[in-house]
Amino acid sequence: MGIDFDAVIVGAGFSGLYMLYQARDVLGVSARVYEAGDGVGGTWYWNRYPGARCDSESFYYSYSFSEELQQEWVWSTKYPEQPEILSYLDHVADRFDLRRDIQLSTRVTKAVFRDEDDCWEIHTDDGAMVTARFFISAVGALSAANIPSIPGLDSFEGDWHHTAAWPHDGVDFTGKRVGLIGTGSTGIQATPVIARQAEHLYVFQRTPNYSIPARNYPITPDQMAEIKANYAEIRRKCRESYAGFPYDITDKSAMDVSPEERLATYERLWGEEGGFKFIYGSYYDLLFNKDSNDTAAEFIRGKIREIVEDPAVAEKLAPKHYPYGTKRPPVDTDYFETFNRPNVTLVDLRETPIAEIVPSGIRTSDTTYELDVIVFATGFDAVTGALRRIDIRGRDGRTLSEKWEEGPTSYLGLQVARFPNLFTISGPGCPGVLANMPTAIEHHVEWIADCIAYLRANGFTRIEASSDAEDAWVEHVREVAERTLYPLADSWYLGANVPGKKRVFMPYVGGFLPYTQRCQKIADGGYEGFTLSTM
Ligand code: FAD
Ligand code: N01
Repeated sequence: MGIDFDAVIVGAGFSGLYMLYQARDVLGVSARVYEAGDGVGGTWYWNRYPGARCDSESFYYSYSFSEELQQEWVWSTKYPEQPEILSYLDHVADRFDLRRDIQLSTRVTKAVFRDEDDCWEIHTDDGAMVTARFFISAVGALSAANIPSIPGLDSFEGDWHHTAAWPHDGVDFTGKRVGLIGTGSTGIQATPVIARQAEHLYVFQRTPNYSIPARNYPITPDQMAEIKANYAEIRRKCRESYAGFPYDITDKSAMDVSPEERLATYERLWGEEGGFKFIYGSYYDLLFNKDSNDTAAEFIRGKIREIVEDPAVAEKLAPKHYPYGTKRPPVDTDYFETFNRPNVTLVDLRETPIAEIVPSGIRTSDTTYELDVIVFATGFDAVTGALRRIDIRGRDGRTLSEKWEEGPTSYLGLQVARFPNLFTISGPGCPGVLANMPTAIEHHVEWIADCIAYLRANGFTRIEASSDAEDAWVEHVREVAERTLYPLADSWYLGANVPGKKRVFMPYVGGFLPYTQRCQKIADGGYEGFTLSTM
């Protein structure tokens, strides 16, 4: 039986585009990408909601693999909006002539490993089936939208949208009463923008969030030139960091300094710098030591109380039940200020939970909010959701979904035992989703490409993570997470946002650099923990 492609890649976001480039143009193997959307860009194709932008700074929220690319592209601001990031990814697709090997508007529905000839049969929603030696998931850790099953949604007579499936021609909120559910990064970005347009905005909050001001600014030509001159150093810092950001981390604990010094640091990071520097550029132990964390959490609560004029609203917006940073910390522009507007109402769902959606709006335990539009900023079935939505069957016929019923397993976040020749970019058990993701994605893609090159050079047709290596890695991921404060929050890292999802801390928090060093050592040692074989 012939094989159609050396590699089939699912998804055409940051991961899939680079994987295609590596497979086709660096390794020289045949490759095909399937993408459900009718354009490339992944996250940046789907998330077109008002206010959508990145919260990693543009100049490193980008690819580093091509010097020409990073020298020619000009970013407008520190945190550009969605259309600019999408046009960057469109440019990448054109520049590297990737489109001819990408089939858009095609969803992979099923993939079955064929034991007899070490290949995958891959089925798509147009009824076609192709075979490939390697099946590479670039489906995105944050791509499977989570629409909560609130009773009555079908009866709603207005419009409703999930932020990750936003209409391409936008939504006009002028003169509309809008209900927005969810106060994660998405809800926090969308709230100020929708509030400026809507007649009235009701923000339905289940859990308040520690958001840090973005302090966005236009990047001047001089600043861009300086960035370009320093790119090698910026990228090195990203690769050699804890989380893929090029910040200088101090070795100071928040408890090692005087309260005055600590306050000055937090004021500077809040007031001048903004964004992720607050967590990654302040004290090294905010995510490990509760006392240190309390100092940052209390500082942020203080800021919320200063900004929000109504003390009762400020108290509802001030997070108290989980440590700062243990849910991915949002970055905002005027989020807390927006609650001073007369046309914005905060609805605290802990006090008055949603009972149902009715034809005219949302009914909570104490009143009905009359609405024209509902916005679901309710996040994603993160990390495993998009993979579990494909019927993936390994060598014993068991599905990946069945295997992960009790929580996801993997070796290095890259492979799953009993699923040979399946690679997962940003899978469970890797540091990707905690990091500046392009840095992590480039690492994964390059590791996978090197691995395929090694297999081909040595005549192997199959690679599979051993169950022992997988068990040991899962245990290591768990044990490292237990040493941090992360498990103290009901976050999507834990799957806590999706009812019924097994609570397992999914990202690897042992640090990006130690992780990549370990991956390299394993590869250098002939892929220790994997079984390599020939048909
Ligand atoms: P995605 O971009 O999610 O692409 C996956 C693609 O796979 C999608 O296009 C999807 O349609 C396709 N797909 C999935 N299943 C199938 C299937 N069965 N068949 C065919 N196609 C399929 N990270 C950061 O580090 N910094 C940021 O500032 C940042 N900002 C973000 C802002 C938003 C609004 C969101 C939602 C996420 C953000 N992220 C950020 C995370 C972001 O997801 C990653 O940075 C990155 O874009 C992921 O790229 P990816 O290619 O791995 O996945
Ligand atoms: O999703 P989330 P997101 N009833 O899961 C609430 C990246 N990103 O789309 O906290 C009522 O964080 C839920 O409440 P709770 C980034 O990695 C980056 O905002 O579970 N509420 C929460 O408030 C981010 O972390 C940017 O109690 C319900 C919200 O919905 C990740 O994507 C921008 C509910 C979901 O928050 C996900 O962010 C956007 C229900 N039934 C996204 N179900 C940048 O800025 C859920 N909620 C770069």
